[in-house]
Amino acid sequence: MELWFTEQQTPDLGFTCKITKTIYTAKTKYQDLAILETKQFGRMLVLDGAVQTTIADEFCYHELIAHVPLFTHPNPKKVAVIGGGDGGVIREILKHEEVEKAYLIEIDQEVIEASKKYLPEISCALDDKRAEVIITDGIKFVSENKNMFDVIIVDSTDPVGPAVGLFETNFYQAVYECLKEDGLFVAQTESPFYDQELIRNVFHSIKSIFPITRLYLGFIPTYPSGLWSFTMGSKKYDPLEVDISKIKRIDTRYYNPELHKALFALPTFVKKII
Ligand code: AG3
Repeated sequence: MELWFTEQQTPDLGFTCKITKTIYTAKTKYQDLAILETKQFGRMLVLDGAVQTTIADEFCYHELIAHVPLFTHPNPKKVAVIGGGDGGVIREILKHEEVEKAYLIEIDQEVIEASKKYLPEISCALDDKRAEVIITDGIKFVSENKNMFDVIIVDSTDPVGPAVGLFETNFYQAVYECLKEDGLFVAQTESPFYDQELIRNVFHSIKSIFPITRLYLGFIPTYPSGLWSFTMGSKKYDPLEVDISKIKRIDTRYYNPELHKALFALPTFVKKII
């Protein structure tokens, strides 16, 4: 018998892949969690029916959300990830030698535990001595800590369920205050094909708080439409003014210095969104 998993990406569209095994399922305090073995993409983490990451394409997302901000800030020492319980962003952050400490602020401990057990290629850096895991609500955490980080990376789920508050103006204001005086942050901001209103709202909300606001794009095969957006808010450093000849070569499969600024060149229909 063939088994297929479908994410209903829109009310009228599904993304379906063949699975060879259901590795693990759980109803956590916050969401439904599944680890599936797929034929096409290898192991896959699914939360509330939405694909979060797969072994085959996780590098696209994790490298883009981590290296663009970290190579925009000239000396990122203290970095925080809000969400991102699979650990993929932490793994990328720790490729930067100047980072002294990377904090993972995750609300759902079960995502971390399942990822450690079933997705070791992604979660491998969580036990590094420069990584520290804090299980708490990201909104509460940023509101309670001021002037603390050089870079904050918001690796959330879609803006439904536990992540809704991570797309709101109050949260971006708290992120602003949680950053040092020259800090910057990046958030994953969904598909420019399907989520135009969300992207517009988020962009303008960040722009009302941060002096520099920039949108960039990447290709993530397993996410809705494949085309994905990230929005950066920065107090001082502009990603478009980075001297790319000074970017250190690190071991990556998607990100490279030539792409750093090119990622911010937007197709006309995306320019029109913001
Ligand atoms: N966080 C963003 C996942 C969004 C995917 N949306 C969807 N499939 N509808 C990914 C977490 C990876 N560390």
